[in-house]
Amino acid sequence: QSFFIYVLFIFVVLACKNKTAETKSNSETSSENKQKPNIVFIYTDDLGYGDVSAYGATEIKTPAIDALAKEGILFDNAYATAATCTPSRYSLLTGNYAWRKKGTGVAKGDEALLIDTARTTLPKLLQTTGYKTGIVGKWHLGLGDKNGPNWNGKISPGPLEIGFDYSYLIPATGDRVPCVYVENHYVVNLDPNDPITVNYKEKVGDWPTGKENPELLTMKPSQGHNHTIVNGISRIGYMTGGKAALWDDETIPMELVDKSNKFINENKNQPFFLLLSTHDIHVPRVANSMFKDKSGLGLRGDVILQLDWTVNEIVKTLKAQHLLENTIIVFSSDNGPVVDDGYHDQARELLGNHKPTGGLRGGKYSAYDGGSKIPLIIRWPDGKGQGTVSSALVSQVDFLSSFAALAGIEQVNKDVIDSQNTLDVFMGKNKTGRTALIQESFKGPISYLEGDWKYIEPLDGPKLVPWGPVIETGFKPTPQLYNIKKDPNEQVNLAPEFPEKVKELKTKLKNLKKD
Ligand code: NG6
Ligand code: CA
Repeated sequence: QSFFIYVLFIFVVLACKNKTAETKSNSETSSENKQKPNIVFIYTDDLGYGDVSAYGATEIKTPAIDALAKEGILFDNAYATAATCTPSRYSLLTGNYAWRKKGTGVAKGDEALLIDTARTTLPKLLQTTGYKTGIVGKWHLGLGDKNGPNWNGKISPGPLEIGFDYSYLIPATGDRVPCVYVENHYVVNLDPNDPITVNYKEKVGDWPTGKENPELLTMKPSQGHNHTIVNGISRIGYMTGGKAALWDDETIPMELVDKSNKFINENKNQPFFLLLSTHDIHVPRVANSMFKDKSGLGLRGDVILQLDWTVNEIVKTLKAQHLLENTIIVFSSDNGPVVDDGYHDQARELLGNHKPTGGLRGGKYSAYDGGSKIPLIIRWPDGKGQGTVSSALVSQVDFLSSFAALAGIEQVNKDVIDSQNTLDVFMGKNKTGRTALIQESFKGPISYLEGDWKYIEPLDGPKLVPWGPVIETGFKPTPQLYNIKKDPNEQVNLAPEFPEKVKELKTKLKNLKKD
């Protein structure tokens, strides 16, 4: 009998051991499965609602971007917070509308950092939950302390002080000096014997300018952009020195893809957030020989193909690293499109039947929807919602709270005023989205969009963007009210007919501005 009990005892011990082993391996797998998803956010520049074939463009094909839509969710009612770059990016990173902070319209090329380092930011939140965070590409949010960036020394504060572990930047825009990359705190390839001088008020050094030596230009400016010539293109602002550090315009996309790939490869063993902020399709539009003359729409079309190539390269990298099934890919734009943004690159002449805004009124800079209604595609790792379209009202300001929630943060700090957790909307589970949002135009009126209605506050100013891109600004000394559902191109001003509605929306906007 004791032998029997002994055997039973051994049996129980073995069974328990097995059970523990089983539980362990289960929990190991589940913790592996539960590794937080990576986020690759491809933030394009000036790409319009109608610029890619997934959004109905017929004159150009963007197969890589379209593939994201086929495998993900295409949002056809999505907004950047503003019609220019700096405020939209400010909102994306801080979760607040940028008009709450002065000086966030379009940052100068030597602007000081516009984001307070004490602020909550999207990368900071992700960092605290174990993400490695990186930004590659256009920054345009200022660098350095109140004196601006020290190009010849340590450039700080910047992205590394607001939550990024790695940065490789075009400091402002491609059309602003200095035309150099900044990696983490330093200008890349800077020869200390050839220091950089930048001035936004007057000429420095003896490099030719577009104004004095137009015969040296490979691309002529149509507006402004006639200061220092770098690589045959005159820019905004004057610079001299730093010759070895100058970027090559034709290989900017390749450089940004290369640095993105490195970041992905180096961080593949833990969750990462990569903000790939492309130079395309901003001016100056320079197409690599792979894409030059390939679109039939001139340089503006060629750089759309170049952008599509960028997307394809990133997806290829994720696939090769077996990361595609644990990575969220977001594709969007910082503001609406512009055809002539200051260079004679034949964008207008060769536009043909292509409609950058997809028919929306206005464009970049504008208070009308062409200014800030943008393409937004999200490919989720599990492939759920493949190829669906969501017409939910969404705003880029909500990525902060939504991705924070995804990473396990339920409550963000009170300095985040505007960002809402709309994760269920971004995931396609909720088809309604926000009840309202605010749009900021460039130096112009602010709009309030709620349900079927859009109210544009009265403000006097020029009807067209004054420096020539032929875009309606939205300025009007009296209120504007549009039924955005019935009249998405904002043609019929209903303000005189519905004074009560105007009053209601005006009050709501006023109250939100006070927050
Ligand atoms: C404008 C520039 C334009 C572009 C824009 C910023 C002129 C005439 N126009 O001032 O070319 O650089 O600023 O664009 O200089 S954004 O997408 O970064 O907001
Ligand atoms: Ca832009």
